Amino acid sequence: MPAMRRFAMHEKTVLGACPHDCPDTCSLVTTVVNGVATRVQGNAQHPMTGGVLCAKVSKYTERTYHPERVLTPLRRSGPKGSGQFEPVSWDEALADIAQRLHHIAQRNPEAILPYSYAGTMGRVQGESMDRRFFHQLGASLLDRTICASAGSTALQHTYGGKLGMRVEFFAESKLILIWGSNSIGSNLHFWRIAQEAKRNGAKLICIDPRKSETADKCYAHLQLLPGTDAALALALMHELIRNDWLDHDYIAEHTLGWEQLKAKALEWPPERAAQVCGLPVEQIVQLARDYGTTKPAAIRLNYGVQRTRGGGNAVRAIACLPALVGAWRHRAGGLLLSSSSHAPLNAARLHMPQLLGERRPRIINMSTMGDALLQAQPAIEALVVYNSNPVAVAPDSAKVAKGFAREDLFTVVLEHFMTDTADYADYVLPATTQLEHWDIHSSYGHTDVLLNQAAIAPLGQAKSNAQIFRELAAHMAAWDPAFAAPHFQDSDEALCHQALEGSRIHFADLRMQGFAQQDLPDAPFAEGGFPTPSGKCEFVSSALEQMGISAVPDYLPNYEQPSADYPLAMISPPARNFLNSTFVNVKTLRHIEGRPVLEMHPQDAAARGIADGDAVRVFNARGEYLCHASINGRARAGVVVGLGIWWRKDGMNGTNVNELTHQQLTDMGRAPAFYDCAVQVARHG
Ligand SMILES: Nc1nc2c(c(=O)[nH]1)N[C@H]1C(S)=C(S)[C@@H](COP(=O)(O)OP(=O)(O)OC[C@H]3O[C@@H](n4cnc5c(=O)[nH]c(N)nc54)[C@H](O)[C@@H]3O)O[C@H]1N2
Ligand SMILES: Nc1nc2c(c(=O)[nH]1)N[C@H]1C(S)=C(S)[C@@H](COP(=O)(O)OP(=O)(O)OC[C@H]3O[C@@H](n4cnc5c(=O)[nH]c(N)nc54)[C@H](O)[C@@H]3O)O[C@H]1N2
Ligand code: SF4
Ligand SMILES: [Mo]
Repeated sequence: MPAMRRFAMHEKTVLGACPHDCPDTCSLVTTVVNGVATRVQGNAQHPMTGGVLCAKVSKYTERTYHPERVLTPLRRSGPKGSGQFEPVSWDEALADIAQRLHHIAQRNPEAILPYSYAGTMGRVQGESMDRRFFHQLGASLLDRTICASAGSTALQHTYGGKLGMRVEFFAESKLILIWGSNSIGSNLHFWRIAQEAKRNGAKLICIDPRKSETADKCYAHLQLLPGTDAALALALMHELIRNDWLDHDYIAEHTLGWEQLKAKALEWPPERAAQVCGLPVEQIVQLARDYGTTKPAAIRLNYGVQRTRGGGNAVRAIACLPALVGAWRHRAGGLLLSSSSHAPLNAARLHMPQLLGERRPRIINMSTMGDALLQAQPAIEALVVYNSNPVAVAPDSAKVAKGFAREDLFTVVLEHFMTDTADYADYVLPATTQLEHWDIHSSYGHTDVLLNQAAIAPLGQAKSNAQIFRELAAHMAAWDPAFAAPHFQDSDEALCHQALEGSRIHFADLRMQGFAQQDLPDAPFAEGGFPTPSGKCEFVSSALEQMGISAVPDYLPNYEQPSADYPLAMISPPARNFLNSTFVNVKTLRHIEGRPVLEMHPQDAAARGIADGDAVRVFNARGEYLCHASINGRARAGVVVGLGIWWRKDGMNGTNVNELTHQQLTDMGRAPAFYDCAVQVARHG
C-alpha cells in the first residue's frame, strides 16, 4: 500500500572516517534513518577505534544539524568583520568570485593566496581540487606550518621521515614516556593502548609543564618548565653514558655522529638540567635509570614539545634516545611522534603541481599571517580560506584580525559556521561536513587507510570543498580555457580512487570494511635502515648545519624569558572537549568546558590577590585577554595555562588566548612558538 510505504522506516549504516586533526583517525559507523543521520559511533571492527569515539565526535550529529550551520552562499552586507551578510545564489557568488580572482590574476596571480589547514584531514576535501585550482592560477603557495612542521623537520633530519613505532605495540612496552602530550584529551585511542600496557605491568611517565588529566593517571610526572625538553633529554643521555646503559652495537652500526652527541650530552649533568627545567635532580636521575634499565621502553612524543623556540632541537634530542639504548630492536620499543610518512596515498596525483608549469610563486608562511596580510609586498589582495579558522588560531591575532579587516582585501571563506574568520569574509560559501561527502584518509597516529562514504545528502545548499573548486574552475574557464581541462572535472569519488593510485590499497576493500591495513614491518628500525642520507639515525645532520642550525641537538632557551614586566610563562594547550576552535559552538561540549579559563598556581594567584573563579586580565605588549582564573592544581608555579582556543567573538573582551602569542618562529620548520610566551596577570574589576 503506497500510503504505508511512505511511512516505512528506512534505516542503514554507513562507514566513514573521522575527519578531525587528531592522531587517532577513527573509523565511524553512522546510522541513517530516512535520510537523517541519527547516530555516529566507533567501528568495532577497526582495531585502533575499538568501537569507541571521543566525546566530541559522539556529538557529530549535533554539529551537523546545528541550527547555525551556514546553508546558503552569503555575501557581505555590512562593514568588514561585522558579520552582516545576505544570501545569494551559488551562481551569482561563484561568477563574481571567479571574475574578481581573474582580474587580480591578470595583473599578478601571486596577489591571491589560499589559506587552509586540517579542519578536515581528508585528502579530497583537504588537498585535491583546491590545489589544482591554485596551481593553475599561479597563486602564492601557502607554507602549512601552523601545527607540526618543527617536529616533522626534526624527524626528517634524524630518522629520514615521519616514521616511528607502530602504535599497537605500545601495549607490550614496559616503560612508556608520554612526552608533551595529554593523551586522554588528544590521543584517546593511544591512551587505551597505554592502559593495556599498564595492566601488563608497564610504568607510564608523563613529561609536561601542566598536570594534565593524563599526568593524573601516570606513575610519575615531570612537571618541567615549557621549552626545556632538550635540556632534560641531554641530561638523560648524560646519565645513560655515565652508567653505561648504552647499546654500543646499535650505536656503532646504526647511528651517525655519536662522538659529537656524547660531547654535547656530557655538558649536561642532571644538576644543570634541573636548574634549567625547574625539576628536582632526583627526578631526572630516576627517569634516566628507568629509561636505561627497562626494556622495551617506548616514547609517545607529541606536538606539545615543539611549540617553543627550540622545539625542533628538542624533538631531535628526544628522538636520539631510543637508538642509545637500542630500544628500536624490539617492536615495543622506540618512539612515535608521527606515522605520516607511512601513508601510501598519492599526493602528487591529487595536487598536480605540474599545473604550475615554469612558474615558481612566492611562498607565504601561514604562521606569520598577521604580518603577511599587513606587510607582504606585493600585497595579498585576495584570500580563499577553507578548513581553517585563522582569525582564532593563528598567533598574534590582533594583527591577523587587522589584516582580515583590510577594506582592499577580497576574502572568500568556505565554512560550516560563522567563525571568527567567516565574519571577515566578502563571501561565505556553505561547505558539507564529513557526513555529507566522500573522502579518503590516512593517519598520523596509526598506519591504516580509511574511506569516508557520504552518509546523507548535503544539507541546504552546501557543497563539498572539491565541488566548490570544480564549479569555481568552470566559471574561470569563461576567461581561461585551461580551467576547462578534464582534471577540473574529476568527481569526489574519482579523486578518492586517484589518491590510491600506485598504492597496494584496494578501493573495494575500503568500501567493504571502511579501512585497510598496510603490510609493514613490526619494528621499523630493528636493523637500522633509516631513510636518511647516511642510512643511519643522524645524531648529527649536515643538512641542518647547512641551514645554520646546530648539527647536533642542543638546548635553545625560549624567546620570551620571564621578565619584571611579564614574569609568567604561558602555554595554551587544547581543551579536551574542543578540537582547536572546532566544536566551541556545540552546546553540550561547551557546557562541559564551562568558560575560558587561565589555570594558575595558588602562589602566583595569591601574589596577585586572585581567587579561584575571579575574572582576570592576562596581558603582554601584544594585547590582553580576559577570562577567569582556575586554581585547580594543574599549573606549576611560574607557568599559567590558557586552555583551549575559544572563539574570539564569544570572549569577554572579544579576544582569545592568541591575542598574547607572537609570530616568532621555531628553530626549524618555520612554525609558531605558541607555548613560548611571557605574560602578566591581574585581577579584573
Ligand atoms: N581533544 C582534542 N584533541 C586534539 C586537539 C584538540 O584541540 N582537542 N588538537 C589536535 C591537534 S591539531 C594536534 S596538533 C594534536 C596535539 O596533540 P598533542 O601534541 O598530544 O597535544 P596535547 O594533547 O595538547 O598535549 C600537549 C601537551 O604539551 C604540554 N606542553 C606544553 N608545552 C610543553 C613543553 O614545552 N614541553 C612539554 N614536554 N610539554 C609541553 C601541554 O601542557 C599539553 O598537555 O592533538 C589533536 N587532538
Ligand atoms: N594558542 C594556540 N593556538 C593554536 C594551537 C595551540 O595549541 N595554542 N594549536 C595550533 C594547531 S596544533 C593547529 S593544527 C591549528 C588548527 O587550526 P585550524 O586548522 O584553523 O583548526 P580549527 O580551529 O579546528 O578550524 C577548522 C575549521 O575548518 C572547518 N571545516 C571542517 N571541515 C571542513 C570542510 O570539510 N570544509 C570546509 N570548508 N571547512 C571545514 C571547521 O568548521 C573549522 O572552523 O591551531 C593552532 N593554534
Ligand atoms: S577526534 Fe580523534 S578520537 Fe575523536 S573520533 Fe575523531 S579521530 Fe577519534
Ligand atoms: Mo595541530
